[in-house]
Amino acid sequence: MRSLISRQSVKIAFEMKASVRRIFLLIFSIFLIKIPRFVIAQPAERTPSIDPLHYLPAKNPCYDETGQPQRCVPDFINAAFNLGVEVTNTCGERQSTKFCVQSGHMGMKKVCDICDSRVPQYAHPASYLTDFNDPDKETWWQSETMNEGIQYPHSVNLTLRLGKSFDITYVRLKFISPRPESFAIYKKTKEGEDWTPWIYYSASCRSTYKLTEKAPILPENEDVAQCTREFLDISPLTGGNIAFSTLEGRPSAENFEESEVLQKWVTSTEIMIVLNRMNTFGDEVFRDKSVLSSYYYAISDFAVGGRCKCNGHASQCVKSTGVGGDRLVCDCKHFTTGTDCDRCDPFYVDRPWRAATSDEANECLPCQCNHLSRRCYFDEKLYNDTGHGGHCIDCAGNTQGPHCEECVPNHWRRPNETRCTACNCDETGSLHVQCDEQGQCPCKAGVGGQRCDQCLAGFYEFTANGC
Ligand SMILES: [Ca+2]
Repeated sequence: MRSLISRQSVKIAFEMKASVRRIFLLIFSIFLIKIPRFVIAQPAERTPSIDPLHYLPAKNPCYDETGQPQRCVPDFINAAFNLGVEVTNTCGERQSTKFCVQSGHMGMKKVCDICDSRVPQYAHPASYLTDFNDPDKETWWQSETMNEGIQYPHSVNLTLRLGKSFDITYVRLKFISPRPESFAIYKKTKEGEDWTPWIYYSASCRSTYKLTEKAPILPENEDVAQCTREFLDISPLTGGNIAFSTLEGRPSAENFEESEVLQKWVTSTEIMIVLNRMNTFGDEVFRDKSVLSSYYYAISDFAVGGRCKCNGHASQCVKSTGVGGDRLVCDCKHFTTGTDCDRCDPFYVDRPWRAATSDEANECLPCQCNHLSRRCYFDEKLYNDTGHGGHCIDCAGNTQGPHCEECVPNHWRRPNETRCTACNCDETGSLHVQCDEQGQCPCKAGVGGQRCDQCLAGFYEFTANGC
């Protein structure tokens, strides 16, 4: 009897909860109809959707009309487009699973549907995160549901490898499910490095991430990830965006060119989204299967707005033809080289490498070897002393010196020649074998001739003592 009553009360409680849920849904629908700007006004909607197949290359040459070098950058693209994303969970891969939609989604006829990776029309693979985003025919990746155990502390990771460093302006996610209650974006500045947190989105910053909400970004500490509860309302139930602008709210963003900290902050080779906690109406506590199967993560578009990072020395990135094949590399100009144009060409080390700025191309300059060498190294002391750090080696034409500017011993330079000629001083007639700038050897008493190899007029007997 007692258990019957308690079961009855649970049922009543559940029905009440379900009706509360319906009221919630109704309120949210009214809210959305009444104030459509709420959805439209999100920053994500202001960022253009760009993919590499649908843009015209910008005119951004690395040299101006007069041939002068100038800063150049590759086009702004969606760096994630058509790249593979590694996900730790996808619905319908282990078995066909049922999921129910929180509200009528445009493309869905039924309230509940199945996910099955073996049946194309029921599959929601990771490739749908970065395919062409057609708003009329959306495709999306989807996780398993709470029914299969997906919820905090069990997280789902989405990892995107860009294959090369990019300067990232924003990361945008478009959700088919309600947006999560807590998730974080991490990045790697360089391959092989540890993950750096970029931002935490959470309605529970302190309990989930042990962080203060919206802790101020201080000028001396700009490369820290904030935790924010922005854009995390459960509404809209579908179609909600989240856009993380890498420089937003960072004090030095105005002086980005001077801020090495922020230049590093926006640089990324890999991005990982960690979905930690789902948004719910609180009704999952009753463990009703149809309720649990209505909670899952679903994302239709994972976009990464940015430029291939070339330090201002390339206007495009190309597929590398070298070892390893299909890698993206900068098409470097300004006598720079490296995947990111991050160093000078071997013969162009007269001054230290620098990134280009809007005022200065900072192109690499050739070593000054008087056309007598094609090899040199950067000599820091020489650079500090003279302003030209290129130290030439293997000078040809009997020359030596940092710029092949001197003759090797016992040689001299004819006017208007760069190479040096041997003095060929006669060892018997010369005081020593180094000639002067006119090629004249220093002759002993009574000895004459350019090479000191004969007695002067009126002298005789050419010996080691002179004539
Ligand atoms: Ca898609």
